[in-house]
Amino acid sequence: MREYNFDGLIGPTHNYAGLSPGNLASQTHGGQSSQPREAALQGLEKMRFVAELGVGQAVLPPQPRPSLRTLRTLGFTGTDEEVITRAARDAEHLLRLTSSASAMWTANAATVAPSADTADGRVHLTPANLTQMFHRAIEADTTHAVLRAIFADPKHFQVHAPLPGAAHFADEGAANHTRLETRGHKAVHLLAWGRSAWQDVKGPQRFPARQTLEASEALARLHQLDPGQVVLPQQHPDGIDAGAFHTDVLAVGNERFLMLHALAFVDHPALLQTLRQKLGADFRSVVATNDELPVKDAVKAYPFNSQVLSLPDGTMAIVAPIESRETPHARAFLERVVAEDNPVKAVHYLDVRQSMNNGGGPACLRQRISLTDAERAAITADVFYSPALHETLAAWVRRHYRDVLRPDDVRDPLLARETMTALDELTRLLKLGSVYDFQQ
Ligand code: SUG
Repeated sequence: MREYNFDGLIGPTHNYAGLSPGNLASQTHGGQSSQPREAALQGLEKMRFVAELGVGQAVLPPQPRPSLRTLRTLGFTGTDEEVITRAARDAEHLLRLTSSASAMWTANAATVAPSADTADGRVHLTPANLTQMFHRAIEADTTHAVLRAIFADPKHFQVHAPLPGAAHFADEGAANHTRLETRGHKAVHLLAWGRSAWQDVKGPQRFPARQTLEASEALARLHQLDPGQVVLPQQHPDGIDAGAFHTDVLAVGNERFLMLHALAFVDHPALLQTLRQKLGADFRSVVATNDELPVKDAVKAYPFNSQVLSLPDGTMAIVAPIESRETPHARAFLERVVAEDNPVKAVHYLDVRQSMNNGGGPACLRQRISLTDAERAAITADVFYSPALHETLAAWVRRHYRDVLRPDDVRDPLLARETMTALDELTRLLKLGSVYDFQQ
């Protein structure tokens, strides 16, 4: 089994609209101009870097934005151009909500369980319904279509429908999921949540908790995981109130290693005790206390929103955002991680600032999917990274993306046309078939 990081290709409408309460970067940068071309190229450079470390890398496509389908559902009629002009005139906020390139954060696209852990021996994938935020909820249908197109072979893959809507099963995907494993022990799935729809649990006071316990429980059932291997920790309400809207803002794990902030989970000592019982003596964890790394710095610099990657030589490397190098407490923490007795031997800092400004670091930009050789061979879409695919995609970005997008540019009907032209071409480049509604 090999892990592939499926990165979201950053879409042509990448912009800063301040859409996510509780996500401080989104709030801070709302209204600023963005650089879609630079954003997409930064994302491609991260893919190159990870692939050159010897780690599996693949790509997921952006979604059509503005979402004309959504605007039509909301009563805007006429040609595509008229729909946009009318939305711009009568309900501009709806145009902003339907223009986000937020599908780039593919950690939120789905939750995935590898075939080694599921009762029927298939890979299970559930697209996240993302019901908590409207601009993200509109991703689920297209994500479902894309995953069905890529993971099409029912012998190897089961792509479930997103969990049913409404707040009860609010699901934010793998941003709240961590799979841990040590030699000789069965893998453990941490499926975290921020609130319960049914039970009386104290949640955050200031910012919304996105994932429900009920959604996490449903994912464990759907994916046919052994209940004894599932742990359902609560995200710490104080962490959410400090801006950690997803678990992966304050914790990241890989195989036998977990690093976390003290405000990532409620009662983290008990959680670590449970993990040690299930995973044995090889399990390693590093906790940052609030004194060592104030949660404010952790949320600003995103050291936990790193990719922890298993390298071919048996060690692990951390791919962190450049903001973590610039923030002394975050940097000192990561240096401590490398110095301690655990598998992490290096930390690399990458520039994904365009995404970071909307609250998405390296870990947000990728969905981890572990595949056997047979499973990989069953995928016919051209989504696996190669230097040649990199060149193709970089040229595609340079051909179609704007340099700068000012907030008002989403009012321009030409932007929607450009996006559709670009995405139509992309589905042919990636051999995806017709996955978008405008192609039906
Ligand atoms: O859902 N930002 C995303 C960031 C998602 C980060 N993902 C993980 N932590 N895995 C969100 O809040 C901002 C869009 C805007 O404001 O324009 C946004 O949607």
